[in-house]
Amino acid sequence: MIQRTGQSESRLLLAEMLLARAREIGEAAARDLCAHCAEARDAFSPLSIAKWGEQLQGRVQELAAAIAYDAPESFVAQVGWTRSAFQAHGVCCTHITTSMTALSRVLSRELPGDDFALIEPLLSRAACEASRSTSDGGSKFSVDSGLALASAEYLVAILEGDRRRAGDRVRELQDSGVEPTLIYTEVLAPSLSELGRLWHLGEISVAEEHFATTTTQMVMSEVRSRATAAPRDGRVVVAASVEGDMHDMGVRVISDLLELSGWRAVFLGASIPADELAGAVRDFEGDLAAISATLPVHLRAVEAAVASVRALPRRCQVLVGGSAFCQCPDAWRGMGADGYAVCAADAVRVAEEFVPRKG
Ligand code: B12
Repeated sequence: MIQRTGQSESRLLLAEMLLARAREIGEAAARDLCAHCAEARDAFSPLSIAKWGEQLQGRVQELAAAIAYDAPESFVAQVGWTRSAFQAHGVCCTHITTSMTALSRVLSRELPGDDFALIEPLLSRAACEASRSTSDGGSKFSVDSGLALASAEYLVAILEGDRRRAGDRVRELQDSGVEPTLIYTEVLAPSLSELGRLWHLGEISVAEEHFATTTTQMVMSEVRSRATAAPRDGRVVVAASVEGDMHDMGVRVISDLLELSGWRAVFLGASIPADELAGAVRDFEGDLAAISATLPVHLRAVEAAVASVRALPRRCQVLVGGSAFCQCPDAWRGMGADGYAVCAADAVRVAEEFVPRKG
């Protein structure tokens, strides 16, 4: 159960109900859609109900996150993301608008009037945005500085399946004195972001994206092990991504950079249940919990993780981050966290402020 002060109880109850019934509502909306629109049904034939059901279940979960955290932008952005995925895979985008109309019909039947009144403007707005002819915003990848060029070379080496060349390029940078922070944030992260964009547009395969992930994890280990860390100063950070979130390289960057600054970093990786995270904070006497979430649907798990850490007898600072917060940068305030940081450099700065050096 989501518990927050200052949040309208009815919003939270509605979000809880939507989550609990997401599958059922998604399937009902899929049946409604396929009954009303033959083109939408045919787009995913012969598994129309199953595929639309899955799509619309996801939509209900995104809606629940937007309602719970009063973050309409996150819902609009997720619908926009789906739009470009449909476009890239040759599925007609008007089906998104039609599917939201079907969802709206089901919700208007299933929800009390007051609850539906909270949801309806969100659905209409997102449907309206989805029907606009927009591009995905294009690549943000640039090659106008030395590190950006290195990032492009790293990306090309990966796309060509050349792990050794990718690693060599990063090793050269480190040998020439480029700081690990810059390697992580100016070389590896932009290439991953571009890879994600290419995957989203259907221009590279899941296999290519997985190869990029495993290569980058290997390269990060090497960068970390070749860097000189400041002497340990007694501070401990426990870092993880929340349960359900399979992305962990962002929080690993934070963990590695704090380790290089003298912290003991206990990096737990992806999808850590709230009680396991709290157990690690207790056992390793963490001074800071660095908690990451990538998608808006993971925000609820952040709340559970923060609550578990807060329930420990020993005080531990809690810093949250990750792209789930991009469209709702204030959500952390209602979650009981001590702070939020957008990027690695800010995360390190805030962590250093929260937990002053002991030695
Ligand atoms: C690699 C990757 C994966 C890997 C992750 C492997 C791993 N061990 O991490 C795998 C294959 C598992 C994966 C799965 C999925 N992914 Co993915 N993935 C990516 C990719 C390409 C790179 C992520 C990454 O590491 N980035 C580099 C790091 C350094 O950046 P970062 O995470 O943003 O972290 C920075 C900040 O956010 C911040 N930060 C992060 N954590 C924290 C924590 C704290 C405490 C603080 C202070 C700061 C902070 O600091 C970091 C450094 O500056 C991104 C593309 C992208 N734009 O990032 C897509 C991306 C995130 N994935 C995406 C999607 C859709 C998925 C899937 C749903 C796909 C699917 N249909 O199955 C699943 C979700 C699985 C799940 N349940 O979580 C989308 C999300 C879009 C959206 N808004 O919905 C993206 C953006 C791709 C895209 N362009 O479409 N993915």
